[in-house]
Amino acid sequence: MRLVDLTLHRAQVPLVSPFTTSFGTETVRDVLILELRAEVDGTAVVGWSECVAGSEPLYSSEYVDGAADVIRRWLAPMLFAAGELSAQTVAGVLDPVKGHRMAKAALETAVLDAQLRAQGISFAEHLGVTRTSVPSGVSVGIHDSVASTLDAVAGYLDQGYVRIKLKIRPGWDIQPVAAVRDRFGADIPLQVDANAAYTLADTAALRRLDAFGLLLVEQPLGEEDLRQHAELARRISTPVCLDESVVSAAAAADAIALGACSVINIKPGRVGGYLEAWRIHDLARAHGVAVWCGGMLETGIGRVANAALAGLPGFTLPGDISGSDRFYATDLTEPVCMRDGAVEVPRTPGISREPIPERLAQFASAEPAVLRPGR
Ligand code: OSB
Ligand code: MG
Repeated sequence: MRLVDLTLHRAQVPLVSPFTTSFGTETVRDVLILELRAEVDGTAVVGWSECVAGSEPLYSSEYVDGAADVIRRWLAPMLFAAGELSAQTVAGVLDPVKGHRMAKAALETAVLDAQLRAQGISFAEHLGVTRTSVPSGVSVGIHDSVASTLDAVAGYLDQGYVRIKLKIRPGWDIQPVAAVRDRFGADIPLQVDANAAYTLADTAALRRLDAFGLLLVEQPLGEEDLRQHAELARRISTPVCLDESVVSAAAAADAIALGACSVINIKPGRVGGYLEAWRIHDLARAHGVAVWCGGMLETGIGRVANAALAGLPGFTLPGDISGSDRFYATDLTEPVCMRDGAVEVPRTPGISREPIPERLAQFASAEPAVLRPGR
């Protein structure tokens, strides 16, 4: 395909309730959306994607203004200059720029969306996914009180979510976990996510979680602490899962070889795109390492792409693939629905769900910026 132009849209989409993690609280999703126009064999085609970078560089070094800037100054010009392009060649074209994986992922996804729409096939079909739906887990932020946490969990269980993930941080770990086990029993699938808030010096606190039969503890230590995760994994019995540390298939290979994790949370944005995410799935599966699909508060644009990816056979644990209404009263797209504990694997051509124009306008926080070749 040949790129015609790329429009950067920005929107502020309010969250239904504040979402607190060990690194901060979000009340609104400040989202960068890409609309790519291209030509395939003389036919005009459009591709959409959203960038998962947060508004602040607290989950990783990336943040949404930085992603928009590197796309505008560096990445989009490189793609425009590349001539004939496909989703499979995007990563190679952008490789000279170090890092910026969320920005690169957004570009590759927009190209892939356009490519698949031109071919008339869904991302699920492209992947060879045969499952028709994927199990739906929910990520529960840090609340002000145990009572409020229990209310939230009760609500999600009532709605049918099949797995609960509690966000934890030092001082907010045993208490909510023990309370959830006490109230809802030993059988509900339960896991925790620390977002890198602990150190090896906290081993004793983390070992206390062993008593609660958790599916896993996600990213207890720092992003770069692979060796220390391996040490922690030897000291506790709860399976260690990595999120932030797995920035690429190479990092996943290192983590597996070191014994730093027995489970991986795959987030396409974090690893540079859905094609790298697919490679990590294949690698983990070959090594008998379970994977599940994480989320980054995606709107419907990216949420449906995650649901398709999670249909691959190595995704043996429920992902953070909740319905739109978990985070948004009004999504940018037709809502993604969670029914009977599952989200449907989309079968429409492309990888992304296109935003509803009126919603994009309603939530817009800046004028759309159109980037063209040679500028
Ligand atoms: O660590 O998984 C995380 C949201 C933003 C940034 C990091 C994380 C999360 C979540 C929410 O846990 C997952 C979701 O989108 O459902
Ligand atoms: Mg996480």
